[in-house]
Amino acid sequence: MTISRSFCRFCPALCGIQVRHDEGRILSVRGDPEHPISKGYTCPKGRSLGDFHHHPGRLRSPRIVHGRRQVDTSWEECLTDLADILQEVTREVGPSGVALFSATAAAFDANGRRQAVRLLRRIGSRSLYTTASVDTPCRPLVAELVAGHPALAPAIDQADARCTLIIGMNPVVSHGHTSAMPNPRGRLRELASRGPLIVADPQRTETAQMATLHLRPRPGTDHVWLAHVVRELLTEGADWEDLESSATNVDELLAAVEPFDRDVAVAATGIPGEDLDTALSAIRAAGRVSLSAGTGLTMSPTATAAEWMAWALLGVTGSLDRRGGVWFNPGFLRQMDRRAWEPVRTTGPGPASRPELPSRMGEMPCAALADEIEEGNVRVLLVAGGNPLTSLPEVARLRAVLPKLDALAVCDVQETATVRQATHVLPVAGQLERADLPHFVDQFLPVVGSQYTEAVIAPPGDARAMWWVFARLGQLLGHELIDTADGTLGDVLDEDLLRPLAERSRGSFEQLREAGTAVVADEAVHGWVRQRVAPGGRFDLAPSQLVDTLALGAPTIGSELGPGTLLLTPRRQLRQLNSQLAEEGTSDGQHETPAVRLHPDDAARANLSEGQPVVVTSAWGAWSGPLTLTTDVLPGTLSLPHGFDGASNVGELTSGRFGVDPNSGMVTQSGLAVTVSSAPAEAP
Ligand SMILES: Nc1nc2c(c(=O)[nH]1)N[C@H]1C(S)=C(S)[C@@H](COP(=O)(O)OP(=O)(O)OC[C@H]3O[C@@H](n4cnc5c(=O)[nH]c(N)nc54)[C@H](O)[C@@H]3O)O[C@H]1N2
Ligand SMILES: Nc1nc2c(c(=O)[nH]1)N[C@H]1C(S)=C(S)[C@@H](COP(=O)(O)OP(=O)(O)OC[C@H]3O[C@@H](n4cnc5c(=O)[nH]c(N)nc54)[C@H](O)[C@@H]3O)O[C@H]1N2
Ligand code: SF4
Ligand SMILES: [Mo]
Repeated sequence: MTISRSFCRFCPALCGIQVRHDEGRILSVRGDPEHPISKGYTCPKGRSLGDFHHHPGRLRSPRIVHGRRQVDTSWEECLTDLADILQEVTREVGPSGVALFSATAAAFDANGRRQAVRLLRRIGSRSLYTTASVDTPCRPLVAELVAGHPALAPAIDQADARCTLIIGMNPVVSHGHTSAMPNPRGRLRELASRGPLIVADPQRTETAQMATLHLRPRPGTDHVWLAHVVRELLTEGADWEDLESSATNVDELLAAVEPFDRDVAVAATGIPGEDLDTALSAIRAAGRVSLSAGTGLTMSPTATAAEWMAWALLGVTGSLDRRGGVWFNPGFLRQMDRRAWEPVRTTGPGPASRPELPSRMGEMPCAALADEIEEGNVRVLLVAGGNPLTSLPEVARLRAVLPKLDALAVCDVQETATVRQATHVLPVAGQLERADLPHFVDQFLPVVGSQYTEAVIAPPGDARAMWWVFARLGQLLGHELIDTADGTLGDVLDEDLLRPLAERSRGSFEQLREAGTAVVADEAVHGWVRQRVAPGGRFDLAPSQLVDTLALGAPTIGSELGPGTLLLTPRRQLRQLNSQLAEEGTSDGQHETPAVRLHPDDAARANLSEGQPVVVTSAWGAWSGPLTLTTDVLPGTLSLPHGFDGASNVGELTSGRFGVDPNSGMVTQSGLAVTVSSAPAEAP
């Protein structure tokens, strides 16, 4: 029996773990008490990594479709067949006929993700799709316009915040969005002990219950109450001297927020005026605010305006990139604070079938993927660490167009809804089966730190590292992604590819490897965005492209359903990570159900009772599952989790065609109009 130290790669908290294993089997996983960031904390998902790796649905052999069945095959046969299809498609429709969907699990596989994207670029394809465009595309858009670069995400200064604002995020369950929180309850308790902790969420979540003030806006109205607070601060108490030197377009901002007086804000948001006053005085008294917004903000139809208003509030309070306000973690590995910066505009033309939507940072919006397949523009879809059939909108339509593809090649560790539709199944190494570095995620940590891990066990059967799959496919297409002495990939180790990433970082590869746990840099990292990134050292608080997004209320997407509608809000559940662990649950024997949560008053109006099967209907589809009644849900709304396949797939309710934000390309996943009714009795 051996105990290895590693870190969990389900979510950006990246908790340090100790893995007990014997002869290639994981016996148990527990939190590493010596870990400098997570300090022994883990959640049930991390502790389930053993069962996750040894799951009966684990993929062990490449498969290729023959007729209607997938049959086991060899890597060479599988990848040669795939390469032939790629070549044919490229010849017929050009390189962008090959698309890559790089998703959640790829973000945690430094080598795998890198080689997947490199292959797509070598082929010359523009068809890169990532989960960013169904998660948070307003964030890079607004960061680019306000601060000059899309890769900037304002994060809570967990060490020094004196007044904290959390908007549409439930870190007690999610462990944070772009501000990761290992041990969230401990961290929130500490933040609340230092000053006001204001949580804005329609639902009384686990996080809202820890707040000193809970604002309950109607879904999609965060921009309104934020604009009101910005207006009041600009009218009274703003430090104009500081604003003149650190911001531009402040007069334009003032003009834009001028209509948002207290009455307007109360009427649009449903937040009692006294609560707005309390929030305003708390922020005024503190001077500076620390803020982080989650998917409750980014998934609503007004997300772009709300994200802008969040930046505006930070700008007006002098909180951007300053201690006690928000900071921008430059990443230990990418050390963005030490690079040369040019202000960039990364918005470009979108996909041919949806010219009204933008591409950003070289990525196409997922809202358009089904159209691109339907029109024959995308004919091969490579999936890296994602499950599009449980994560993309209008899933019935996506499912219907997938058979039009010449190939659907899926790199995954498990049998999933998407793997079942694949023409090529590519079994890859799971998180504890590869050496790794959190190359794209360490900048979400609450400190500047990173970690190297060795592989703890070997992958099962014929499963191989994802980087190898793309590198070998590249070779078959005539693209050498990896320099090797003799052209064979067999001798290349994970760590050979990780070493150069670590050498370009704040530390050295040897330092990271020898630490055996996270390495934390103890230096100040405030001010670099202001000094090096923001054009002229100033933030544009009212970019012209955003000014028109600020509306007095919120549009209801799908309101053609008529009266009696409720607004859908999304929520995460502790024992699943999107679709991962959703079916099997965690090792403590518990698993999440796809229940819809509803306020008892709304249930009474619809004659519904606790536990009964119900149908939720949107203008585009229907969801069914059990009903849970709770006064924690704001009347007029309901709360649904995502990540389930089958009848309880929330992707049945959303649309990739209607309610898509033309600025960001985002699908409306919060604030969608739905109705709820009792499920028809099953036929005998
Ligand atoms: N356990 C677990 N953790 C996860 C995941 C998971 O599936 N399970 N997924 C991971 C991923 S991919 C992500 S992106 C992050 C997301 O992390 P979070 O953004 O924290 O996601 P949620 O926990 O769903 O919290 C969103 C909150 O927004 C609220 N909300 C909905 N609409 C609105 C609105 O209009 N305004 C406001 N103010 N609030 C609103 C919801 O009620 C909900 O409480 O979590 C990550 N962590
Ligand atoms: N309506 C609605 N839709 C949503 C959301 C919502 O709240 N509401 N949330 C959105 C958000 S924020 C996101 S991020 C997306 C999530 O969308 P996805 O990223 O597509 O969802 P996951 O279920 O996390 O998919 C991860 C896949 O990777 C596989 N996997 C696990 N480990 C590994 C590994 O080591 N290597 C590889 N190659 N694969 C592995 C898992 O088995 C799983 O199939 O969904 C989005 N869709
Ligand atoms: S919070 Fe849970 S899922 Fe996230 S890294 Fe920690 S143990 Fe893993
Ligand atoms: Mo996400």
